[in-house]
Amino acid sequence: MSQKTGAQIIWECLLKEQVETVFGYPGGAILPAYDALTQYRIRHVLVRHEQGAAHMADGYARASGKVGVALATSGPGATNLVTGIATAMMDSSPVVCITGQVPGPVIGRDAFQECDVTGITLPITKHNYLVTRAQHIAPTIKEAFHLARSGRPGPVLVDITKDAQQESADFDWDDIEVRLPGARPASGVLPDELQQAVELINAAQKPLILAGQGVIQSGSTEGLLQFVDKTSIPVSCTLLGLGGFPASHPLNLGMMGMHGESWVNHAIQQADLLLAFGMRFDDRVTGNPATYATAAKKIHVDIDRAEINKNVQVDLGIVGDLRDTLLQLNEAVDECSHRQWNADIEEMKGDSAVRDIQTLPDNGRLYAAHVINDIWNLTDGKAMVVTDVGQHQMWEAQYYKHEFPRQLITSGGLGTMGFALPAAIGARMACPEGEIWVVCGDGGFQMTACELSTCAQEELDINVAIINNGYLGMVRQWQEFFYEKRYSATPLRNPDFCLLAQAHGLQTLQARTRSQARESIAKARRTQGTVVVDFRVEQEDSVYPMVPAGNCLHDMIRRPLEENPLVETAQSRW
Ligand SMILES: Cc1ncc(C[n+]2csc(CCOP(=O)(O)OP(=O)(O)O)c2C)c(N)n1
Repeated sequence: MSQKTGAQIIWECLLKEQVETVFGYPGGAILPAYDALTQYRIRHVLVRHEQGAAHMADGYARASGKVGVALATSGPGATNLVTGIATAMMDSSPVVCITGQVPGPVIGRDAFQECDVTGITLPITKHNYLVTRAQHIAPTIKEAFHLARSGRPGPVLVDITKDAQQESADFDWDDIEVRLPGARPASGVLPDELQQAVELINAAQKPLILAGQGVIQSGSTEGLLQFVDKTSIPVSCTLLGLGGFPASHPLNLGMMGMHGESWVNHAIQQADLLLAFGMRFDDRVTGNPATYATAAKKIHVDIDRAEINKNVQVDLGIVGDLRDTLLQLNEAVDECSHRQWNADIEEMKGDSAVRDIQTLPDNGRLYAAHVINDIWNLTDGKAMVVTDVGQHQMWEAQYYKHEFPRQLITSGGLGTMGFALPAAIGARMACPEGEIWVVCGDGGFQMTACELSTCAQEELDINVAIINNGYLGMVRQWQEFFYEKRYSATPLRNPDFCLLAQAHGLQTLQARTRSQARESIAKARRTQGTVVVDFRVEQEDSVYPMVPAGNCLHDMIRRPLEENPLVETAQSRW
């Protein structure tokens, strides 16, 4: 047993948890911890805004499956983390945030930079703690990591007073026992549940698998492949589930929901059995829940009991680790071909191919969907892609074909603009090898563009594709469709993104045509360091298909089939 300061104990704990990198920003209440950091071999990434630290920790966690760590000072430092914490919470990402707090004796006295961060983050953390004594730091941090990663993962915040960091206490990690039965993952499937599931699966004529992020987080890709090979049941992914099942698999149908493939949404509405694996039936996926897949029996497997029957009533809810459940199901289900059902779905694809922007004649202009398709082609489908939120995010989901888990990192639940660049920095730290592309809009890019400075300081190799349409594109699309083209507060007068990036010492490229786009992508790939590519795309193109919010899932707006649909549906100011 040894005596350490609270500040030292923080870093000792992180070392014991095998943390190699943390993302943070210093300030008065966390200064003892920053001072102690000089004694430890942990890489600290100095962000430019604490929101960036939380997204980086989140991106690190999503890319690696390990816990990401963010650090901030009290008051404004801690509140700047809030958007990132809420983002991690909505997408079940394991993150531990450590914040400094004013000294215990002045808590509640409006001390300088005091704010009740545990109160503020109560609804957006899996759990949070205020620590006022050095001796409580190690048990709390051990518990925080356990909570963040076990069961349904999520963010945990540990707020530590300055005096707790300064005083000394004994540190003995191995003696600390985490006693949290509630955080333990649920056990395997009960025998009668398994039997019911098998009966439903064996009896189904038109079954469909809905694969969510749980497939990726539980490491179930292999098990799902075996299940599909045995049963021939087609798979559709949620946005966060993309990559959980290889896009190249003949039974992978693509994404479901608001901007999902039309045949998928039709198939869901016609299905007689839905197997929902690690997904949560959110409104972007179901459309109007009253009219959602009414013909289908539903089986829902999820690690979180609270998800069962939350949004959609199911016939069978199985609470547990998807990996174990699939192991058991794979043994028990019958082999099947579902030839007719799969042929029906193939037929539904025909009409979509006619409307697909990739199959339309080239009219000489640059479209976002083409840019993304070209990034996919030129990277051989092997890059990790981190997207922001908006039209480009949906085009990425449609036109980058994700082959492997953790290949796509995106803010699904909260839909946080400004997520992409910092999350990519986190992902880069987690995965030093391999290619990373940021795909972001001109609006969202500006929300955290200050982190270009972090890219430069850390000398990171990241390609940043700004899909520049001069609008808050997705909102403009809603205004076009539902507000008679009243473009209220959506046109953007942007800075010159190339000059901005050059000011950070970064390399830049610009593309206004398809051939320039291809050249730029190829050049960015050959260039070391962070490269920012400004793609000047069609300004008023829309994402199709679209299920208007609250509509039935099969009631989609499709790309119109006029004589020249691209010109009809897009205009340019460039
Ligand atoms: C922090 C935040 N504020 C507002 C929104 C609402 N919103 C969703 S998409 C969008 C437009 C995004 O525009 P841009 O980043 O240019 O991407 P595009 O849609 O043009 O691809 C907005 C404002 C949001 N998701 N996040």
